Amino acid sequence: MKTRAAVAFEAGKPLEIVELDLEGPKKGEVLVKITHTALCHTDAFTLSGEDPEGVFPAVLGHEGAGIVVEVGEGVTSVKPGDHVIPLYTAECGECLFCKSGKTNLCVAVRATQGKGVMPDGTTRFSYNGQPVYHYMGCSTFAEHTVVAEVSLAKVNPEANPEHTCLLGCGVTTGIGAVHNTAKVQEGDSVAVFGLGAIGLAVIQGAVQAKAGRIIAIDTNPDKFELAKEMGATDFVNPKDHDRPIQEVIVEMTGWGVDHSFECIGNVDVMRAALECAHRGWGQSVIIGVAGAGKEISTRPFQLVTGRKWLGTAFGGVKGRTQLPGMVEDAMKGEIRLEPFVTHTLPLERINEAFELMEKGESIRTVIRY
Ligand code: NAD
Ligand code: AHE
Ligand code: ZN
Repeated sequence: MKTRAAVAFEAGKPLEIVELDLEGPKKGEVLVKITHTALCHTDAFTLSGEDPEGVFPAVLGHEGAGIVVEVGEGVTSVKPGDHVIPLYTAECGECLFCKSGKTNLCVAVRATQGKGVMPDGTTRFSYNGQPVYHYMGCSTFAEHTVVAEVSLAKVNPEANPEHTCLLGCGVTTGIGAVHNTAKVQEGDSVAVFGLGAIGLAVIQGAVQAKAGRIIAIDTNPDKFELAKEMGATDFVNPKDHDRPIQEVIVEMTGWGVDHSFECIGNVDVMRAALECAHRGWGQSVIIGVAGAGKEISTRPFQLVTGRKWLGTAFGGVKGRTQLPGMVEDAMKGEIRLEPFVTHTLPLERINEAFELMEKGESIRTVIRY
């Protein structure tokens, strides 16, 4: 079949809207009509050329919602008409990682996913007879996409996909990081570096956990209003200070915070986030994705004196098991999604959505097909 898609033909270039050829689903695969997708900073990161796994040309996008059109041989967990959210962290339930009970990092399709191909090593998308690569196992910047069965969460068809698409990455990651990775407890203090969708979702998770002080940090003061609305209690702009921001946070709190979260992808901020954690027990969760070749560093003394450095992918959430419940929570208003959607645009204007993100003017732009 033909499908309309925004294709990243080259790193650093705007996407182009073209009609692609799309092969039907093979064994263990599913054809999905994407109804809505948002843009996450990771899409911009890969498009920039900084992602070691970035391959071009590709159909980017990994924060979507859609409806099953057709299933391939052997697919049993979804059928045509089911409402689904594509998962960049699959859940097969059978691999070493799924069975461990210790992680959400399923490996069933991860190796091929990182190369931009389906599990059989080929692509379903092509343009003028040449392969166009998949992205993060999702490729939601196309009106139709093919994904592995293990990469689909089946969700309540009554849910609003314009909002629930955000559970495909940003909001789930931030909330999950609080509950699954940091395990924030009532009264704990929290510092959140970066107030995009991920940081705001961390704040929402911290409020759910009944955290005490929630310190919101961003170099763009326009982000503070929504952070306050989400429940942050203190606001810090590093540009207002002429000393390391970790010193400012430690001074504000006495000995530092119980938990900090880096939601930017900046290795210097990752260091600051670790070093503002409480002596003896404070921990810092890396969520941001840093570019190729970047490394983190700190004095080992920071760890010797009891701080812990952690990281999280998709907030530690097992997509097929847990995402349907998070969609229900959103329908009950227990997870707020609507405030994240600052813009909606048609696919043809997706490059404007990237510009809004780069200028810091959007939290999430949702693309409606
Ligand atoms: P975003 O661009 O919307 O938000 C980033 C925020 O950081 C912006 O508000 C920006 O003003 C702020 N910022 C930039 N530099 C700063 C600095 N030096 N100090 C303080 N604030 C600063 O991005 P997003 O979509 O919220 O994503 C955030 C990060 O999380 C990205 O790196 C993304 O790739 C990553 N991410 C990781 C996962 C995961 O599973 N680990 C999931 C989703 C996104
Ligand atoms: N491809 C990059 C790493 C990118 C990365 O860290 N991705 C996060 C999700 S970002 C979502 O917006 C992640 O979940 N990583 C774990 C995984 O399995 O991909 C690189 O450095 O090669
Ligand atoms: Zn993302």
